[in-house]
Amino acid sequence: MQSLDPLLSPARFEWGCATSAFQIEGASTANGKVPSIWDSFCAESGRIRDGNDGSVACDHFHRFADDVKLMADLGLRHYRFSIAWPRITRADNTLNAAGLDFYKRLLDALEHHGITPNATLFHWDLPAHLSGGWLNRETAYRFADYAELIARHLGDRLPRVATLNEPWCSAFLGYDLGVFAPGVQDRAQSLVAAHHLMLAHGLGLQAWRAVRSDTMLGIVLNPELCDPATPDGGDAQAARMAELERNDCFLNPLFGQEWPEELIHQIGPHAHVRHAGDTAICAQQLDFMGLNYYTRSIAQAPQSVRDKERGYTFVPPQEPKPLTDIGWEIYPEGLTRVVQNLLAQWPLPALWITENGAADNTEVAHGSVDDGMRCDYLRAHFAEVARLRSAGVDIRGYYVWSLLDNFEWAHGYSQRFGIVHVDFATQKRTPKRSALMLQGWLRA
Ligand code: IFM
Repeated sequence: MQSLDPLLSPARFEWGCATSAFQIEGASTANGKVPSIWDSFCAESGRIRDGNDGSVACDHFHRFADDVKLMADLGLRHYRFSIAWPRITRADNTLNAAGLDFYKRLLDALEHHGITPNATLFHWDLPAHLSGGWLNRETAYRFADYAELIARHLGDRLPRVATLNEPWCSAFLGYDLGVFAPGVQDRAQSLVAAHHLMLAHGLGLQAWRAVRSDTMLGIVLNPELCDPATPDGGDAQAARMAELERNDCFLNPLFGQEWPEELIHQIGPHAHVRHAGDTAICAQQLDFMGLNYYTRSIAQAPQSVRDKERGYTFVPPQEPKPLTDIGWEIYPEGLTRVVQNLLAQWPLPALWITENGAADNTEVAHGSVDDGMRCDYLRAHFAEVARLRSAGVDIRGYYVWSLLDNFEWAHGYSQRFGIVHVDFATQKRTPKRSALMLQGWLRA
């Protein structure tokens, strides 16, 4: 794709970039911000590559004005960011006005540059003082209180709001694999967390709508496309189990459907956490859904005891395939396939691709960053979005992940997803070739 497909013309399609609070803001104790579970997790030895943390990150808390100007210079007119819950509320769950002020100033800067905000309320940085985290039903009610606070104090400036980003990661990476905060490894508990996250989503939407009715409200998911390693029946069943965990676990409640039997079996002794009436709470009206897509997975019949609990083992592609620097297969057609799979099963609302991008760790050479792999990756995925739109799928926008190189969770700063390079020693920003490619298209 040498120029933008007319179906993706900025006149009729939303182009933006995405970030999240913990990954870029830094200033982890500024203005009374309380610790999040990610601050605590980073402080545990061996959790994060090179012992990194989010205390400084991209220092966006102090540099947001320049970062917003950079976005505007690149021609990006839409910005997806997350609000840090631990910046907004104190340990007694009351409003921290000084923390809120940061987002007011950020929104002022966006408005000044004509950039439309698109906020996510929860991108994994749960306040650490919420006892029991997502295993505690009360956390879902505290999320609703937080959603209500944001609706009251910022709601008039936020046209579109998502409750949660990728609840699968919070639940299964956080409570089953244990590679994300809080680092628990218990299959049944990960399903408890998943249920409470979806309950939080439903209660959050109710709380927001009780304050304002003019916001477009939704959720951001990272649905799975899982292919079986071989045509063998065991591998096909494994691929199905992976998709149930990643897709049905979240999409069924959103559309008022119960979990499949397999998931109810896996939650086992904790089944009582799913109260009668919870599914109805989860199934609030959705004005939009954000989909994050990076790669596909390949499954075979479970190999280890832990994998037997899950029902699958992930394996690398059978033949050598192009990979991004984080080791994820480059598989653009998966974007089209996963969207079509979901549309065949659930009555999805209007869609936005809220994240897509590649870890390409090319460094600065002679003042520029020639991230050719990322450019190819992005072009191939834009072509899939155009394909979906030409097939009549209601996809209204695309947000590249990410504006800046940032804190890539357990990988620390070792994986660079930004279209703008960040020198973490000096905080110098250098737009990469991918950013300039986008700029050329968006400004044309
Ligand atoms: O960096 C993350 C982001 O926080 C959520 N979606 C996937 C990205 C890349 O791993």
